[in-house]
Amino acid sequence: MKKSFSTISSLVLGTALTTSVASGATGELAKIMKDRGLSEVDVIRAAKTYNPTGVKDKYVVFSSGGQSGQMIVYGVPSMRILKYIAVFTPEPWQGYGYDKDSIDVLRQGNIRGREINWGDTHHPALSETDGKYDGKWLAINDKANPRIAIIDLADFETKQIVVNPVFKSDHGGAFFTPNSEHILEAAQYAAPFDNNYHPIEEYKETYRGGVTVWKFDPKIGRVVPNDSYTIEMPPYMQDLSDSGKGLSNGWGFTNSFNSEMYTGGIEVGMPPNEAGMSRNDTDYLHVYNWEKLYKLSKDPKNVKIINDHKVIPMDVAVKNNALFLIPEPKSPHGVDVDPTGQYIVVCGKLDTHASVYDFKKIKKLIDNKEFVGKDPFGIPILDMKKSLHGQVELGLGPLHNQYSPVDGEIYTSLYVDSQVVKWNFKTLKVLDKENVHYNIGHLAGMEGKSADPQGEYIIALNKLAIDRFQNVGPLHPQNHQLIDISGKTMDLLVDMPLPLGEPHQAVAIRASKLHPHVRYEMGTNTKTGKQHIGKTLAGQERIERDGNHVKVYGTLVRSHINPERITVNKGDRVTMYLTNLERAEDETHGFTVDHYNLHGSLEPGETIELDFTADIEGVFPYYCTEFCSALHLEMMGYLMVKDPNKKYESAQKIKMKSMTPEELKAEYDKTVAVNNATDAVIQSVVKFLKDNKYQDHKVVANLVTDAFDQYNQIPAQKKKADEAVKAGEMEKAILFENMIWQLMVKTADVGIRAKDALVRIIATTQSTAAARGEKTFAEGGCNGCHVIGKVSSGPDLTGVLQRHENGVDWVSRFILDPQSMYTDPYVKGMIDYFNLKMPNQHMNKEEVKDIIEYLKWVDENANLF
Ligand code: K7E
Ligand code: CUA
Repeated sequence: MKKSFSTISSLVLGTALTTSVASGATGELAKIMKDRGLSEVDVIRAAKTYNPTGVKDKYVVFSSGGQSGQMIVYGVPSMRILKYIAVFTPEPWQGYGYDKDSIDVLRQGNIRGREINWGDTHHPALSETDGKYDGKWLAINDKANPRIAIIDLADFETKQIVVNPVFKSDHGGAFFTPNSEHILEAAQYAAPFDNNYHPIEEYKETYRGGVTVWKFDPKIGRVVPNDSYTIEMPPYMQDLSDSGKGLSNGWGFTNSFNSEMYTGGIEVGMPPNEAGMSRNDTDYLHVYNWEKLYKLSKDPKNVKIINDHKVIPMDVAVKNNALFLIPEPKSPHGVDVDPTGQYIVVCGKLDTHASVYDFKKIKKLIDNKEFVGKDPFGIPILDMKKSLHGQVELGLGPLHNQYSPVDGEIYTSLYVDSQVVKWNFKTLKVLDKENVHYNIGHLAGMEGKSADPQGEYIIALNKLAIDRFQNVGPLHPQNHQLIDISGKTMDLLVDMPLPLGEPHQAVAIRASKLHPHVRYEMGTNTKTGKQHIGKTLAGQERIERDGNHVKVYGTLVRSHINPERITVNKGDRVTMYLTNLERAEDETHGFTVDHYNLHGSLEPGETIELDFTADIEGVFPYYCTEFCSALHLEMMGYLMVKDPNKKYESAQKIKMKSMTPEELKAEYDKTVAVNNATDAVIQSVVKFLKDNKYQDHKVVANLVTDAFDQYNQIPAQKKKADEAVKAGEMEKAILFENMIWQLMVKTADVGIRAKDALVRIIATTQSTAAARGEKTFAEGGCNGCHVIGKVSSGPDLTGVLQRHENGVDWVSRFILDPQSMYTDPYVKGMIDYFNLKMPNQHMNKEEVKDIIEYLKWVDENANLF
């Protein structure tokens, strides 16, 4: 069944050669292919994953970041990384763990009072409505410190961390139930539920496994701990889980290993855990009715309270017909419910088979109370054969499964064989295998575990990369491989190195389902979604002192921080509330105070809090850490910390020559004149925008709003400048006029972008030739000298076709062979005027034709430039 590489390539190559791309590879494409040693198949695969600039991906993947305690967001099919989401680990860029409100989120994850600053993330989960991804919330578990975190997909920020009150590790989480009312989290290594010491000899009596059923409120996107409960389970090591859906809605399924309850002891001469824990031929699939148990958990009679948390004991679950076991091939790993909820596929790991359980059969056995026995804890056991739809031999080390929209089609990872196998869980037939590199763990389909799988791609999440990438030292990158599954056979398209941690599992969602915002309402505390207590608007900036506590209410907007000087005493507690006043998309300001281990990222409209003790004396610059504007370097100020117990001698001031009143007046006049001229430019742009009804076009209207955000700040500055003139403070007046110029430049910058955007919208449509011509015009370097609508270092080309008799011929000749026309009197005049000669750009006739078409389009729209 295993295909060798040469078979695969000749197969695909065979198809490729018959297509036009292969035979059409001429000219530059053929040259690039030759230079880079690319085959036609390579080029086709590249074309399947390439996104031209500005083009976005169809799917967004949320991958666990493994030991980084973070999540990784990337696009499919381009496999471009978009973001790391800080979850269990501080992340400086986003200020996560460096400003007060995010520290509060991180500290929700303290365990028994201890700060934990990392996580071992395994399984991300997307919230669901009717079993389909709804693009609202994201959850992920931490295996090492049993916790679940909730991320809001409106801004991709972590909002909540909940600690499992009874487990000591987890693995089978996070899994949303089909309407996101609950999140399942199964334990991994059995341990006592309480926090006391219990000798290992009392393993069977005092160590426990279980599944926690967290209540989730999908409206506000928060776990509700006091409405959550844990189902006590035997100290078999519970592993992966899945929530039922459709036919099996209300039920949960959890694998296990070590039903032997082996406890090791190499040091006392016992065989190691790995031998003892895999002795039996079968372990147990746990089947439980979480919906029924949730109702039962409301009655105190049914629960034990451990660490302030409700635990339903095994006997209560059994008595209420809500907990069962079914044998499964030993030490399995993945358990994956199909889109209808009828079939549950369990992978063998140590067995070459996948086992397909049928929930209808399971339900019948349960309803008929037809059991083959009980486990040592009294849990009824269902007959394996009678629960199974069937088993299929897939290969070595089957681990995890994903579904496609094709009825019965399933994809399974084979860890030992390093393959993805495509098969049909209804007909139990193997259909195709694809080699991956190497030792695949999970695999991610497009919405492949939801009730609405999309097919198209499978991503192999490989455990080893070995030789796939540039050697960067003994610790290798992780390797995600994108596989095209749209054809009859699978085709591996591209590798993506991941440099963060082991990404156990990833979930993919259609990008069209995500609607994150680009700015916050002014003064938002993004961690709570509410107005921040420190919200500060322009004009409200202040420094308040209350004993030893200094509170700074500051703002940031291009390109200044207000206030710019803060003086405190050594030992003062300093609380800084900072608000980013921007409304413009992507105008984030970062903020740090040097030497104080603080950092905040302020997205437009966000308010943050930095809280620290000014415990070291000195002068500490603070500044904006995002290159936000041309005057970003100037976006700074000083925190000055003085020791109240010290006497400071003042330094001798150096005498510097100052300007005469006449010189000051001259500089002031010059500054005002420049401002008036700049304003005239702005007014002409404004007139154009108004004449052409900019407000009818949302993209343009947004830019104009941004421009006016800047422009409207001018009157206040003008008033200050005029007052300074009146008071005879010319130096101050000049500085305020300079500030006006800064605001004008920012206005003009956005205003001209708005104008360009509007021109594009209202101009006549370009023919394909004209569009090609514009590209050639830019890429051929013409626009280095010729700016349409303006005289630059060459003449304006608007109307050039009319300026000359037989304009088209004249211009074509001039582009193709400029030297031959240097003596033409008109050209000679131009050469003298610009002191430059039109160079030969070595364009071919086709390119010149296209440029002419472009120039015709320019003339058609001459009034717009
Ligand atoms: Cu790495 Cu799902 Cu934790 Cu399998 S898990 S491989
Ligand atoms: Cu704000 Cu740089």
